[in-house]
Amino acid sequence: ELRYPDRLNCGAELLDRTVERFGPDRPVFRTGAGEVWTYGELLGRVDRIAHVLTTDLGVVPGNRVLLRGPTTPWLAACWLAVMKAGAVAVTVLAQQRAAELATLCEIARVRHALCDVRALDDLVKAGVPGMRITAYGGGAPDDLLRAADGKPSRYAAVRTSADDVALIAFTSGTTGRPKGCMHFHRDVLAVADTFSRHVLKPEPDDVFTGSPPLGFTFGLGGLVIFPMRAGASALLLEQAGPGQLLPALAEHRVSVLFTAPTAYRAMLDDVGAYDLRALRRCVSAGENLPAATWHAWYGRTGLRIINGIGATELLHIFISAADEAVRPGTTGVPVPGWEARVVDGSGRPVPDGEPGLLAVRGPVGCRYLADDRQTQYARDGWNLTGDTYVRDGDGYFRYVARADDMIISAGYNIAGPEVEEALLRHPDVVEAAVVGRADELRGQVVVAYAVLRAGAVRGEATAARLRDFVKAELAPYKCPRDIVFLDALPRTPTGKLQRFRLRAAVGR
Ligand code: 3SK
Repeated sequence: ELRYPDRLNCGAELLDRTVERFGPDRPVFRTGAGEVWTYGELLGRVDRIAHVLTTDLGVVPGNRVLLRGPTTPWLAACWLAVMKAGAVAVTVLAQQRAAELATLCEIARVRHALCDVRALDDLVKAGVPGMRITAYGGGAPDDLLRAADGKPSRYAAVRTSADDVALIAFTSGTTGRPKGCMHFHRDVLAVADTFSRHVLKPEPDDVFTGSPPLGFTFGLGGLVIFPMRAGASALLLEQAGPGQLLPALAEHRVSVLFTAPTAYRAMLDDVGAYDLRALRRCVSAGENLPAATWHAWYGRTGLRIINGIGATELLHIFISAADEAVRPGTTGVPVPGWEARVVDGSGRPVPDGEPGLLAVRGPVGCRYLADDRQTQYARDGWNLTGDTYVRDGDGYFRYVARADDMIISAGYNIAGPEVEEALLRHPDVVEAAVVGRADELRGQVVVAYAVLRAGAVRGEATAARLRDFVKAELAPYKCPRDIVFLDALPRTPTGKLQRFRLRAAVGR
């Protein structure tokens, strides 16, 4: 069981304690442009920003401070300063537009915003009443970083309680009003002391990088919390698409990579051209990792992708597997410190091998900010993630579908991801998404959307070949009635497939 002192400030634990343990000279952040920040430099910059927050801006513990900008060391420094000042960081994505930002600020009652000057427009347009915006990075006289220059280089962190709220992270809200998830100072450390410690087992010489932004807890954990808890460093990339990741992995000798299944697939063709000898951990989350993608990556790199399921509600990953325990086609087993089971609609465990709802509990729980949907997610001490899973006899958890993504056709239950996996085994298919379309006779029929590899010919003949391919792999009732070819699948800014758009297009 994890034990933390009653008084705990996660910013001071990640930064000041790490400097005490390892000294100030080790690197903490690197950028694609070759900049390197040491832990000592970061400490000075964070503490000066914390002085600006409290002295110039009047931020007091508990104030909600919105953070917005591309993935840079300055954004990470602002987050740490907010933590040390005992305020609450409200993390948002750089891609979110004015109307979305206005909603998030209203829900979280944001009083202050620290915003990269390049991401200001939409935040200003959001016109949030009572919110003061301070820009950073533009060099203007009132710029946060200029104000910080004149401040003392040491700041004593506010003695927050371990159970004070440190962070409000919003679920991406593919449908419905976004939900703000509150996380405590101890939660921030707990995700490092469970998933990172037991699965990644990081060393101080590790170099982390990845594609998820810091406004998504997947990225905040993988690029700030986990490396800093271990005294390691992170390469922070403003552009981290598959085309940028591969050269960066080689050039910066990255050893721990965080990205999503789509990016692993997109890197397959070119990965052989890069020297990835330093890479030892490849983490995939955000979406289900098809076994075909795991095998293809292993075939090209000899690296075993660490699959995981996490949630904004629970801050980070709670089911995964380490090293040789990784089993392709499964998500893994509960991370030490976490428990998981598969239950029916009344919360009763279902036998191994049968599908049901995934329920988990551990050191972090779901706490929506003033939202009635809390009772749907957290029931009887368990968190219901909204995923359908099967637990195999040997304790491994296998993803079936999002609970509301099951297709029911002529009385058969069809899990879209199973059909997607079959399509992805075809060499011409790089992305696939399967949804149900309303049908008078069968209730629903299966419709697939596919992105083909460059050079593959779209058209009825290819669709027919793919349908035959699926029929040879799966029971015929799972075969898509129609296959639609797209240039790209619709995704949220955090990379999750927007199935609801595809469903709307087919008319569910
Ligand atoms: O949403 C997810 O899938 C996720 C994965 C890992 C860590 C955090 C999150 C929110």
